[in-house]
Order: sequence, then C-alpha cells, then structure tokens
Amino acid sequence: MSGKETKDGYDVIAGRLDERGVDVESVKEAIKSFEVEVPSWVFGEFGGGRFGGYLPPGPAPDSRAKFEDAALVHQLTGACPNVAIHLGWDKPDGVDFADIRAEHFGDLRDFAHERGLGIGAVNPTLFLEGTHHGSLSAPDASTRQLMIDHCKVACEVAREYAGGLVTYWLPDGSLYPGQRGLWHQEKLVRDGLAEIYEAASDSVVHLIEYKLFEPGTYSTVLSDYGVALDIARSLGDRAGVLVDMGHHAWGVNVAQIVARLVGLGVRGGLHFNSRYAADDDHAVEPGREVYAIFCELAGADAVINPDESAGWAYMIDQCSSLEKRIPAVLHTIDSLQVSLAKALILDRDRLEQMQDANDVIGANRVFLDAFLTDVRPLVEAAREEQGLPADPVAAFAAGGYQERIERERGA
Ligand code: PSV
Ligand code: MN
Repeated sequence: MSGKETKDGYDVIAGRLDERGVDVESVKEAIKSFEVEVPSWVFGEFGGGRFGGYLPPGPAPDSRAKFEDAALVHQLTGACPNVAIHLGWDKPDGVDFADIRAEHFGDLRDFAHERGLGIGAVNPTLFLEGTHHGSLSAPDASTRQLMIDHCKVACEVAREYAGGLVTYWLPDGSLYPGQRGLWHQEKLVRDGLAEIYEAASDSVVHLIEYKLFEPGTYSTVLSDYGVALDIARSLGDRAGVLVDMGHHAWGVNVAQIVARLVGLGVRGGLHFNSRYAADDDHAVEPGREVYAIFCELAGADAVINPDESAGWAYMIDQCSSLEKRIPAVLHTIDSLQVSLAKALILDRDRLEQMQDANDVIGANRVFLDAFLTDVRPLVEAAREEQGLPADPVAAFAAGGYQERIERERGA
C-alpha cells in the first residue's frame, strides 16, 4: 500500500471503530506491546530431509548467526526481544551433549544482550542423544538419568541466563501396540518431570507441550492437552500447558482448548504455526483459527498481562522446507499482529447480546465482522508510530540482508 492509501485506509477504519466506541489508541498500544519469541532453531539447519536435503538459502551456521537473524527480525518488528533456545542445538561447538552445563550459555546471553535481545524459553533437547526408544521414559535407566540431568541444566539456564521459562517437548511414544507398556511409560515420564520440577528453583516456570503423534506412530505419551494438564497440576503451580497449534488432529477446535485453559486459570503458552502437514512447519496466516484463539486470549486478559501467572507465553515454532526463513517469520509476526488487532476490535457487548438472544447466525456475524475487517492500516500505523517499517516483509526484501547471508553463508 502507498503512504496515501494507508493514511486513507487508517482514517476510514479508525473513524468507523471510533463511532462504534472502540478505543483505537489502546488497540494500537496493544499491538505495540505484544511480544512473541522467535525460536533460534528456525534460522538454522533444521527440518528438511526431503528434496535431496534442500535447505532455504542462507541458513545460520551457528547460534550466534541465529541470534543475528533474530536481531534483524526484532529490529524490523519491535515484537521479538527474546529468542527461544534449544540446549542441544545452541550449546557451544565441541561440547558433548552429556557435558552441557548452564555456564555454557553465559556467552550466548551476553551476545544476545549486545544486540538488544535476551534468551527466552529454554528447551531441553530430548530427541537427540540415544532417545530413539524414549527420553524420560527410555527403557534403560542411564538414558533416563541423562535426560533428567539435561532438563535440570535447562532449568538452571532458564534461571541464570534467561527469563525463567522451560518448555518441554518429549519424543516418547511407541510404533506398535505391545512395544511398550503404555501406563508404565507414562509413569516414567511423570516421575522424571516430578524430579526435574522438584529440583528446579522457585523462579522457574515449566510448560509441558503435547503432540498428537510423531515420532510415535502408535502411541505418544504426551498426546493431548488432557495429559499435559494433569501432569502440570500434579507438579504444582509453576507448571502449565504449552499448546502448539500444529499438534492436533484435523478438526480439533484449538480455540476451545485455549478457552478452557485460560478459563481454568492454567498457566499457558502458545507455539504459533500453521498445520498443513499434520505438524507445525508452516508460517502463520491471518486466518480464522488464530483469530478465534486471540479472541479467547484477549477475552481472558491473557495477551499482555504483566502478571506472569495470568499472561501466557507466546512463541513462534515453525520451520520451512522451501520458503526463506526470515520472511516466513516476519510473515507470521505480521499475521499475529493482524489477528490480535481483529480480536481487540470484536464487539463483545453486541456478541453477548446475540448470544443471550440465542441468535446463532447473528452471533456468528458479529464474530466475523471483526475478522473480516481490514485492520492492516491500524497495524501499520502502530508500527510507524514506533519508527518501524509499515510492512516488515517488504522492508526485509528491500534491505539486502537475504542477499548478504546467501553470499556469506552459502546456500
Ligand atoms: C517437535 O514437534 C517440535 O516441533 C515441538 O513442537 C517443539 O516445540 C519443537 O519441535 C522444538 O523442539
Ligand atoms: Mn512446538
């Protein structure tokens, strides 16, 4: 959009919303305050395995380069001051998995600080070293202990060098009926997490991520929000549930899961992505699902809430097999801000009236009215007021960074 079109568009939408009693300034302030973490791993050599090992060009060769890319994303959006890390991938070169210690992450934290960033969620990497038969539920005690110790290190990193959040995704499951005792396996996971939780300091928050399947094709220990919630509750009030949008079966209403969790006051976090491939690999588009999720979060005041037990943690978890990584992340951030803005202009009073009157279609039309409103001029204005480019994807394309990393890092 040209500057003139944006301005005209802004005047039209701001005028319309103002007439409806929406505080446009506070919507823009919310867009400015919304923060979402980018994952270090999205910028590097991750995923793929197809197309002869094709990777989008210019992958970050190491953690510092990943943080350089993240710094650019933050510079263009102002929305991502924290970067989620994976211990196993972000450890210094030459350190063996079993030798990873919290102190190894001091340099990365300092490197991040110099670029205006911090380390966000800390992910123990439970799917690398000898965990093909399970991590916390591995049949052999030594693998289980290695993974428990690794998670304890993740908690220390979170406390000493990051924001105090640890997020757990486990590959534990089975391929065939009979391969593992299902409850026995789950019990081992529960016991392992309990040991880790007990050992962690009170300043650490633990979010348990679930996933329908993969790599377990027959069974998955942490398969759904029910088991994640039950385990979180059994651990204590510093534990909660991490909802990854891509980790559900087709047709599952993720907004309803979010509504339930915020309604119950559960600590929570979201991994944003689009599920086209039965998993979590694609960038977010500003579609109805993510809008509906934001409606639930905004309605429960969980989007920008300084009380960390009420505000959820927001993270991007995507990877690209074909699309270039940085524009894909910028596209996601744009989609999230647009979806949040839509959720914030939802006419909740009118919606409630329709609901109370059992007006099924009327309620749906109020819900869709905000979804179908083109809020991009609002989002762009919020960015420009912060001195940011109105369109971060276009600014990235014009900036020459992609060409530089392709030249310097190779394809
Ligand atoms: C594996 O499915 C996964 O995509 C989970 O979503 C984790 O959050 C992510 O990888 C990083 O381990
Ligand atoms: Mn995830």
